[in-house]
Amino acid sequence: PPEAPSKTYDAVIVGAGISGLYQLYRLREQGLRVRLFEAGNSVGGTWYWNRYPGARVDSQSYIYQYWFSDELLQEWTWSERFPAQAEVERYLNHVADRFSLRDDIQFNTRIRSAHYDETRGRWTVTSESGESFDSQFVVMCVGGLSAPIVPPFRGHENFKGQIFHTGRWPKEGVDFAGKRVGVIGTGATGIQVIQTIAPTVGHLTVFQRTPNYAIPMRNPKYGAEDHSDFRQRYPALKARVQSTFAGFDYDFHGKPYREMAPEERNRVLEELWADGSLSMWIGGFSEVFTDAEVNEEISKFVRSKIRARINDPAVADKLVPTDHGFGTRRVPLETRYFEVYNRDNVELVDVKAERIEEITANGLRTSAREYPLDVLIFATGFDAGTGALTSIDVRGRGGKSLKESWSKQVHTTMGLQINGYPNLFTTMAPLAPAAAFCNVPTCLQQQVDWINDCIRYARAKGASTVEPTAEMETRWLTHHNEVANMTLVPKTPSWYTGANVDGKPPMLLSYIGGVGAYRQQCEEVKASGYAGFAIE
Ligand code: NA7
Repeated sequence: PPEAPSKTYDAVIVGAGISGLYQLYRLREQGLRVRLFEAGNSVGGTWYWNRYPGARVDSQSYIYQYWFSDELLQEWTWSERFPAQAEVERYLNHVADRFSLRDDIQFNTRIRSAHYDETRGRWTVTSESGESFDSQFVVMCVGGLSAPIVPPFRGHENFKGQIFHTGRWPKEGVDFAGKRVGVIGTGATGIQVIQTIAPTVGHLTVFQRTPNYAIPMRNPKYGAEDHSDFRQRYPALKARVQSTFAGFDYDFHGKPYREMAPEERNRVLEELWADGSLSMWIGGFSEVFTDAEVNEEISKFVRSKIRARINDPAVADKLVPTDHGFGTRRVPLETRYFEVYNRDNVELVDVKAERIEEITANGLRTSAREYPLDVLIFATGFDAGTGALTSIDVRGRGGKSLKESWSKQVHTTMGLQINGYPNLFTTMAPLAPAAAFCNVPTCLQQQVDWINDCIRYARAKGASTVEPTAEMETRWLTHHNEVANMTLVPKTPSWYTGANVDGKPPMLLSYIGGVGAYRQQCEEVKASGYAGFAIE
């Protein structure tokens, strides 16, 4: 029989998304007393909170899953190439049930603080309702895109209609029929919402600050033949995704762009375009990231594809990105997104040309005019990488606040641990590829496995603490920055660089050295008996 509930654990996990669920499975498997705390009332993480209309994965379903159980791989069937939110949420619920994970999850529990006690080498984790838990290890699986940003527009409280942020969408849904709807934001999320609700709303006003390059998604349904094909290929796919640049089953084109004749370049670009996936970006030409001239040529190719779909040239001028190069920000996939602006009930407002001044009782006022609205949707993104962690009061050795420390310089060791915070592990944290340059499940499973092995190693040694040395942390930060500065990405403001949050120190938050290379470095650390980590 299970042990009587107790408030003392070997490991506490925060967050029941993709990494938290798997971390629970692994730590429990090695015999630890584990408790997982989740703010929501069910599992799913990103796929629990982001239930806005049109929410969909931009990774192929057959690699957006867990690899640890052959039975799971054999029994689950994905309905299409890029499944919608509800299907991914169903999958994660199935996993939670299949492996009885809920037994060790406490829902409706938001963690407020995590304080390290140096004399005991243990953490005290406290919930918002004041419950406290004692644990040797803490694994923060709080997500890299889970702290929503609502810009502090004046007059927010005066609005008589409904206001939503996409990342906190109500479970019961929203009725748009006949309504005047405004959407602020045209990132990956805004694009999905806009293209989905445009045909059903009375009138849609899109408030766009920066236009984005986007690739038309090809999303075939899967049938029995596809499923049996994937099932045969799963072992190979599992190995493949761990070695590519971005954790997908495709990788960069082998041949340098500059060595190709113009016709060949064009043929390859057309092929990549027709694939209807992110391969155009992270499985195409690596020069997109490193060579400004090549980037500009590929950007031109994408711009002409976009322009061709918009009837009104003046609207096209607003929608075609010119202020940044293709792929230097996250490239969304879209489905008839640009055609939305050919509709009579859709209006595009460039808020760089007419500033948003305030939210009024009846809508939104820019420097040019007031737009009457019944519903206002913030698709304004997240405090990426750091936000979910710094919203918890994390204090390490000497009571040092993580939030304070990161307000000057974000630092981690491989995104897995932080110097000054013994026995604290993180997934999806800054300075790893996970949030920006990875098919997320690939990176999260690799991180969870690494954390699991590290904890097992420490326990086998009888060690009470694991912590990266200051030297190791500096070395990783230096390497991270060196790799980042070899690319064009840090030069373009976006959530990748923290530019979407006022006062956030500018730096590329995600490691861009490649998923394969990152994994290899993590493996080397492990093989060396965790060189660079004090295990005492
Ligand atoms: P993003 O990609 O950060 O997009 C947020 C959008 O909201 C973007 O278009 C912003 O314009 C816009 N925004 C943010 N603040 C404002 C203000 N104050 N005024 C006007 N417009 C604003 O978030 P998403 O949720 O779309 O996607 C996040 C990731 O989730 C995505 O990349 C995937 O990996 C999954 P800006 O571009 O900053 O000018």
